[in-house]
Amino acid sequence: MKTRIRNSCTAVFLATLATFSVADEEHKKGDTATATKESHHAHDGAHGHSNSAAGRPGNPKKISRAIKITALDIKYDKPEIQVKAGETIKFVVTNTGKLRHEFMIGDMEEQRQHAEMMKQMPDMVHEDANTLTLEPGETKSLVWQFTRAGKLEVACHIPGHYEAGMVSNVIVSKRK
Ligand SMILES: [Cu+2]
Repeated sequence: MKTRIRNSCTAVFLATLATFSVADEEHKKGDTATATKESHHAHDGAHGHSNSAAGRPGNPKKISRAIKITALDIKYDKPEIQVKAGETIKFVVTNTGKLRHEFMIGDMEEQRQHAEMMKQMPDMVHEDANTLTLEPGETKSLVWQFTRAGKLEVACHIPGHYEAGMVSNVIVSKRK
């Protein structure tokens, strides 16, 4: 089992290694491009992921509802999260495991890029508008507004965790 995971990691890593630095650059440019597209929401405080296909940082005064999620070794207690486009969700995340875990909201491309970065710098601790890092026993919250219907993921990119299944599918349904 371990070997299989390591092999698939290596395959993904090798496949993307060549394009990593380019991808990283595009990531930065991509944020700018998205910000331009949704120009009215640009520069709302958080750096980097403040605008993305996944949505944007939510206004803590306009929370639609809260969702509790627990990080375990090595998975989330909820394999799927259902939200509606337009909703502002306060995620309250508790790490009840013995390992450090992440909680990152993003589309598949953002997840892939973050995974790649974590492979390069495994000890890097991320606290971003769309990402929490939780030490064992910690509870943190993140307010996020989902802006469009589609499929996203919540994932942990501590090396090996995503591959072990530490991912929750986020289904964003159309605004009613
Ligand atoms: Cu984890």
